[in-house]
Parts: sequence; structure tokens; C-alpha cells
Amino acid sequence: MRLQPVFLLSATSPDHFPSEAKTHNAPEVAFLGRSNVGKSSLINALLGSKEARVSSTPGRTRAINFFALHEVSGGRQKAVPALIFADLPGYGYAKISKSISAEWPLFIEPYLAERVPLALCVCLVDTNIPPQPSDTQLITYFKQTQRPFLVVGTKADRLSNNVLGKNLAALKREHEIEEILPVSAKTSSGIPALWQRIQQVAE
Ligand SMILES: Nc1nc2c(ncn2[C@@H]2O[C@H](COP(=O)(O)OP(=O)(O)OP(=O)(O)O)[C@@H](O)[C@H]2O)c(=O)[nH]1
Ligand SMILES: [Mg+2]
Repeated sequence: MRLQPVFLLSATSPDHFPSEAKTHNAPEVAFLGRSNVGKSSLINALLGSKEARVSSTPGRTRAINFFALHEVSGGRQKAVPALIFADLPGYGYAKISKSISAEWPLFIEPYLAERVPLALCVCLVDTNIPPQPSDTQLITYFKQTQRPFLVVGTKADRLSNNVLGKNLAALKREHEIEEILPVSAKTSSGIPALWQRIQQVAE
């Protein structure tokens, strides 16, 4: 199945979240994580496109960017999207942590708490760095709210299998989670497995 991504809009407040007229209530998948963890790169790897803007400067994504994914068959794009992807602003970057903590209660928290079509939250953690308290905070939030979530470990290509295994074990221990799916936007390892999980919630 081929999916054509269409950029919908950039939201900086709950009034801007795309309406049902735009999303047709298609299941939504949100990508969350610290600034620079690789959210936009992972979306690009999943879509095989450069639709989501990848920044080289941490903290570039300052809004929730929504993309509609339309199934293409026989060269024709279906009018109703199969899925919506939401690329969320990164947190935890020292230089801009003030503006992030200001934005969090204004539109990120309302998004996570109230967004009806939100079917899965993909939490990204960097496999190359030790467990971060801000990630624990987010994961704890998801455990408490019982929103379906999945933790993926990014930039797995940078590590040997041995070190990757050790780091994943440390992340699981510290965040108190059973599973972390290792992925690489660079080599696309783990991308088919992640698609499988996304498709499960989309059904
Ligand atoms: N080696 C490697 N580098 C990666 C991978 N994913 C992302 N990067 C690099 O990490 C940096 C940040 O990636 P982004 O995708 O912009 O990260 P982000 O989480 O969207 O960042 P913000 O939008 O600022 O929150 C870029 O320089 C990417 O090239 C990966 O799987 N492997
Ligand atoms: Mg980004």
C-alpha cells in the first residue's frame, strides 16, 4: 500500500488543530520526544519522503505539524486519509526550555489530553544517551492517562549491537517499560516493525 503524505497545517494553539472536515476522523499518530531526538527524521523515514521538515538546529519544530496520509491505488489518491501524523515540538533543550514549558500547558497538554482521534503516541528516546528525566516524565504521563503509547529508541545505527542492547536495557529499566523498539531513520532498520504497530492501531 502506498501512502501519499499531504501537509495539513501547523498548529500553535488548540483552536488550530485540524477539524473533522480535514481529517475525516482518521486515526492520528503523534510523535513526541526531546528536541533533536529524531522525530522529523523518523516521520520522513516512515513516509519515504521529505514531507516533514527535518531541522539541523535543535528546537526548530515550534508547532504541531499535521500530515494527512492518503492511500494511492491505481494512480489515484483516495479523498479520505487513512491516517494522520502529528509531529510535535521537542522538549528538554536547555536554550529554549523556558518557551517549551510555556507551550506545554498551552497546547501540547490539551492536545494529548483531549484530541479525540489520537490513536497512538510514539515516544522517541535517543539510544545514544543515558536515560533522561524529561523522557521519564512524559512516559509516566502516558502510563497515568492510559493513552496507548509506544517507545522507540532512535539513532540505533550509531551503535554496535552490543552497546545498543546494553543501552536499551538501561532505558527500559530507568523508564520502567517492557519494550523499546530500536529504529534508525538513516538505515531504515526497525521502520517496517514500527509500521506494523502503527497499522495495528489504524485498523
Ligand atoms: N545517525 C542518525 N542520525 C539521525 C537519525 N535520526 C535523526 N538524526 C539526526 O539528528 C538530528 C535531529 O533530527 P530531527 O529529525 O530534526 O530531530 P527532531 O526531533 O525533529 O528535532 P526538533 O524538531 O528540533 O525537536 C539531525 O541532524 C538528524 O540528521 C538516525 O536515525 N541516525
Ligand atoms: Mg522536528
